[in-house]
Amino acid sequence: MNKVFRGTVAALLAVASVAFVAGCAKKGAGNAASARKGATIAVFVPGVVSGSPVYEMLVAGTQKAVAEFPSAKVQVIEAGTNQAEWGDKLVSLVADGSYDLVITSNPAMPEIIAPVAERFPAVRFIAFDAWYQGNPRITTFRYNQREQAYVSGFMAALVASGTMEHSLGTKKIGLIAGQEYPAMNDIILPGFLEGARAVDAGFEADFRVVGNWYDATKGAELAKSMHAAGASVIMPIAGGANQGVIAAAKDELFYVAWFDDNGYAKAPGLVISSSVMAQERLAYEKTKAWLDGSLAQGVPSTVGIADGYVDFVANDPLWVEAVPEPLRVRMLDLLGRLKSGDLKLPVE
Ligand code: RBF
Repeated sequence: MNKVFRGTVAALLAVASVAFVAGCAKKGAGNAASARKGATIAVFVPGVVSGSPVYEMLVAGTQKAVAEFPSAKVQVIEAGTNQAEWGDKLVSLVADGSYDLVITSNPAMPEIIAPVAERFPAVRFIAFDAWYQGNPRITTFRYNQREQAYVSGFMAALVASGTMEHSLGTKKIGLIAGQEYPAMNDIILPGFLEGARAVDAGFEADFRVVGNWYDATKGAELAKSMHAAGASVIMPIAGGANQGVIAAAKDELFYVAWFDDNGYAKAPGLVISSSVMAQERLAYEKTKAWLDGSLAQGVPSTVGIADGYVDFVANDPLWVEAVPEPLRVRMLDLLGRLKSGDLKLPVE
């Protein structure tokens, strides 16, 4: 570290700690609601918001919560697609003490947050779609993505092996990921296949990787090649690249299993499932809880189908129109068993 930079960091740290001490004095130890008056929140988006359901829901939920606290402020910062820069960008964001809370989302973030939280102890962190234990200033929430992927694989297999117009009748379904990561390789892909094999044990998954979360052209190319290789249902989990998969489905007429939010309207008749996480609601509730002082901080939680944070959108007329009744009946039966606890699919 050069001298000038070291000086700047020291000055920044001094300012940050003065601000923190002043903040504590101003805010007092009294009632929790007033303790968060005037709070400033940063939504740190590891990527770009547009085209990524998880981030669109994150931003919508936090903004909705902050709007209920007139003195609180929120700013959305897109860290961009170069993941090597995220750590430095997070440090720059919190270094001047401008933010009391940083809210973010994705399973890679806790590892990036942990050293930053050590250096800047005045800042609190909430990460959704993530899991971390051991720092009282880092609070994480993850979704049961075994359930989320299982219901998606089940529906995909019913359609792929069935007699719908564009079904190829093969025991093959496709998954296109933006990149490989533990939650994808160890939970989502196996859960997708597990759900398909509950329909027919002979199902295989064709798994391909875009290599980033934005290349729609590559997404379309992969989807077309998977369709040519016998997959008539493809699940894209690739951020902005999902758009390419939708375009390819419309060109070539195959089916899409949508993930994270309701995607039926993206290609009516071709999108045969929407397996969702209630990230907007969770971000809203937890941001609000932090602002009113009621959030239990420092503990990780897992939410899923039983508590309503993972679901399959079955009440959309576009689903009813797209999927024939016998298949819908089987899907609703599966959902009933998951909701009642008859069928349990824990993440660990
Ligand atoms: N999902 C997106 O939709 N857009 C993204 O830009 C994105 N970036 C990610 C970056 C990393 C390092 C990791 C581990 C995951 C990313 N995800 C992204 C996937 C996301 O966290 C989640 O697993 C999927 O949306 C499925 O719920």
